[in-house]
Parts: sequence; C-alpha cells; structure tokens
Amino acid sequence: MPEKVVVIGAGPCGLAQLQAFARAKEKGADIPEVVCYEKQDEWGGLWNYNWRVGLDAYGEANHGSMYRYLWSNGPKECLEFADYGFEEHFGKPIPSFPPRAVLADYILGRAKQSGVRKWIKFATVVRDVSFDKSTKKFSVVTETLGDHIRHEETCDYVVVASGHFSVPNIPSFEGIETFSGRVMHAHDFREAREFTGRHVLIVGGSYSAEDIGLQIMKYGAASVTTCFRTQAMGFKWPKNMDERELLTRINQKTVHFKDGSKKDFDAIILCTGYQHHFPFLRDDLKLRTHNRLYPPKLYKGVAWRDCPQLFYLGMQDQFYTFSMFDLQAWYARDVILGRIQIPDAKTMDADIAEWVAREEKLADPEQQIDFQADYLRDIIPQVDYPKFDVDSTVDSFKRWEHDKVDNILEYRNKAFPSSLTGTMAPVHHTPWWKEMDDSLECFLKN
Ligand code: FAD
Ligand code: NA7
Repeated sequence: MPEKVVVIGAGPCGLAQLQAFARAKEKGADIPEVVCYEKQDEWGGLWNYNWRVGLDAYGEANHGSMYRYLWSNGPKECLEFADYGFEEHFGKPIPSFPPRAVLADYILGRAKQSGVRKWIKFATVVRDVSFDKSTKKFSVVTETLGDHIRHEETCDYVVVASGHFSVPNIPSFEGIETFSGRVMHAHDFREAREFTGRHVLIVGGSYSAEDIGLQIMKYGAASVTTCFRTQAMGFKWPKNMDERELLTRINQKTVHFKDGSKKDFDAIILCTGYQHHFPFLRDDLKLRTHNRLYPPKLYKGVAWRDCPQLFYLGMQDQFYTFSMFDLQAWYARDVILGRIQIPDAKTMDADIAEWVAREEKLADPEQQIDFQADYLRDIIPQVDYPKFDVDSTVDSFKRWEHDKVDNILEYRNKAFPSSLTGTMAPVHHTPWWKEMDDSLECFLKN
C-alpha cells in the first residue's frame, strides 16, 4: 500500500479524486494518506466565483475565469454525478441549465456530504514537483500563502487537478496598442453591464466568444461583433450581433477585418482560449498540449506515460465534465490502490496512438460527442463508479447541439432527462434571454 497521495487543486477534478478515495473508504478499503493543496481560500475551483482579476490577495495569479450571470452552457443531465444526483441534492427535479451558483452548490454539496474537506489544505500553493527515479518517490514543495513559508515532503503519487481554463492565451494584433478603448481577455471578464450601450468586438469562435458575446447583448450592449480565425460559429445571432472573419489590423477605434469590412468599437474582448500551464512541474512531468479531446502522453487520458505514478485529471477539451472527472478520478484511485495495473510503455503508446488517430479524424461536433462518450465507455467497466445511462447523455448532447443551431437564444429553455433516474427536468419559469436574476433562490422557485 502506498503511503501518501498529493492532489493539486480542489476544483471539481480535485474534489472528484477526494470523493473516489472517500467512497473506497466507506466500502471498507484501506487508503493511503491523501493531502489536497488548494491555493485559494475556498474550494470549487472555477465555480467558486472570484471578483478579482490579475493577482489574488496573496499576489498569486488569480485563478478565476467565471463571470457574473454565467449559466451552464450544456444540459446538467450530461454532467450529473452518478453517485449523487441533482434530485438527491435539491430534493426535487430542477431545470436543465442552472446558473453558476446552483452548480457550485451541487458540487460542494457532495463534497460536504462525504466529509473530504479535512483532506484539503487551503491557501497553500504547490511550487515544485519532481520525481526521483531511484526511490520512485515524488518531492513536493508547497508554500503556505499566509506566511510565505515553503515546506517539502515526499509522496508516492501525485494527481494534477489544477485546471486548464485559467491562464489566458493572449495573441496580439497589428495596431492593437493604438486602440482607444478597453482591451481584455475573457479570463478577466466579470460584469456584462460594464458594456451596456457599447460597441464590442469579440475575438474567437468557441464557447467563451459565444457566451460572453450573447451575455453582453443580453445586458444591453449597443452591438457585438465576433470574429473567428478558423471556423464561424454560424448561429442565428440576435439583432445588432454579427460574425465576421478575423480582424487584420486596428487603428485607434477602427478595426479592419479580413473580408475588407471595418467597424468602430469601444472595447475588445479576446476570447482566445487558455493555456495548459504547469509551472510547478519539472519538465519530465509536464503535459504540453493545446485544448483537445485526447492530449497525447496520457494513458487512458489520465496516467502520465513517462511516469505512471503521476495523474492528470480533466485535461481534455470538455463536452463531459463532472462525470468524466469522476471516472478519471476513480481510475487513478484504482491504479493507486493496486486494483488496475498500468501496462508497459509500448502498450500505453499503442493505446494512446489509437485514440489520438481517431480524434484527428473527427469531422463535426456529433462525432466529437461520440468520441468522448466512447472514452467514458472505455473507463466505465474498469472501475466501480455507479452506472449511468451514457446513451441518454449522448442523445441529450446531440439534441443540445441542434437546439443551439435552431435558436441560440432559446437552447437554455429546453429540458432533458436525468441519466440516473430518467426524470424529465422541468422548464425554468422565465426564458433565459429574459431572466436577469441568476441567484440560487430565484432558480429554485420553480
Ligand atoms: P478548476 O475548476 O480550474 O480548478 C482547479 C483548482 O486548482 C483551482 O481551485 C485552483 O485554485 C487550484 N490550483 C491551481 N494551481 C494550483 C497550485 N499550483 N497549487 C494549488 N492549487 C492550485 N463546465 C461545465 O460543465 N459547464 C459549464 O457551464 C462550464 N462553464 C465554464 C465557463 C467558463 C468561463 C470556464 C472557464 C469553464 C467552464 N466550464 C464549464 C469548464 C470547467 O473547466 C469545469 O467545469 C471545471 O471547473 C474544471 O475543473 P478542474 O478541477 O479541472 O479545474
Ligand atoms: P477554446 O474552446 O479553447 O477556444 C479558443 C478560441 O480562441 C478558438 O475559437 C480559437 O480559434 C480562438 N483563438 C485562439 N488563438 C487565436 C488567435 N491568435 N486569433 C484568433 N482566434 C484565436 O476556449 P474558450 O475560452 O472558448 O472555452 C473554454 C472553456 O470555457 C469551455 O470549456 C467552456 O465551457 C467555457 P481556432 O479555432 O483555434 O482558430
């Protein structure tokens, strides 16, 4: 039995790892000492709303990227924990697209119930992780942020659950330094009302561009233009919102686009994604990837190929979130407990290569959903995570994709069945586009 496991981060992935160990213990298993380091003062990761931008109270890079009035961008039925359903937590069925506070309450509700908080050391940042091949132990250096004192310890396994939507990818554009308005990255976006009455340019063609653009319109922007590099989002945008090819240059207020058009703006929001950034890991342990469905060098999407005592959770681009994180955490736990054997490097390489080759051929979102569902289906038989109806989540995801294409303003008014109970969700009392109150109290008033 290994002696000690260090988990880095107490967001949904880190909490999933703690949950996996708590469930094994409940069933009578011997488990090693588990310590989770979290650099923030509270748990929940991105779901722990953080008004700060830039640096946090300790002078660390602020982790938070979530903004006010954020509502789930996918059906909650596709992310439901199989060991702790929404109905169990809220005591009744709730609509399919909850606002941030409701999802945060759900994530933390499970963690409170299983009593894992005692394993977390808050306001403690992991600074350095190295692996000694001769002793097969990690050395982990942490810093308590209150007093800035460093501590060193050894452990047998490390689980990296530090997230990958926190360190922004910030490209530059010709003339951007002459822009006379505000330029910011989505990571620092907090309050849509800041842009009421403004003409806003959004750069990017993915989830953040879509959601921040729509939200700014919802809260009264004069106009929103999004611009894409590779592929248009192609939705039927509301009045005063449009989508163009990428900008080419900026001259004070005026932005020029690839299609030859130009327009004046008051603000530019770069929704240009995030970096996988692990400054605390030595080079031989560091995952290097862009945001994709199967980052290479992770066996079963979890175990570091070059040192399978190191695990990464949630490093994939995500259709599935919480249930996928759980499956990954259950898998990592079972490797640690000796219930799953990691094969030799050649076998790992062949398995990874197969998944990566398949990922590279995916042509559309439906195929991407099937791919990530198959990844889940690959893990499910190997662990004792409670069963849920994966086929139903695939149907829900595909319906959700179609709903977005039909009407981007109304997809959040739809209802989906639970993959645990089959119960159909109720419809929220107010259409999302008209609902300005994102509080838990208002949402649960159904
Ligand atoms: P995080 O939530 O980022 O948590 C990582 C934790 O690690 C943080 O608490 C951080 O402080 C800590 N940490 C980092 N570095 C260190 C260190 N060196 N030492 C100690 N602690 C450290 N998913 C959905 O399912 N539905 C949505 O609607 C949705 N909307 C999103 C909207 C936005 C704007 C963003 C950015 C993401 C959204 N996501 C959504 C995806 C989101 O990534 C996941 O839901 C989830 O938060 C990922 O969990 P995580 O634990 O991997 O990372
Ligand atoms: P994503 O999904 O990683 O998307 C990043 C977007 O940024 C994507 O459209 C990229 O276009 C675009 N991008 C990146 N670099 C550039 C440059 N240099 N110029 C123009 N466009 C660029 O990140 P998101 O923030 O949208 O979503 C992250 C999570 O937040 C997601 O899981 C949601 O749940 C919420 P590309 O296609 O590469 O040309």
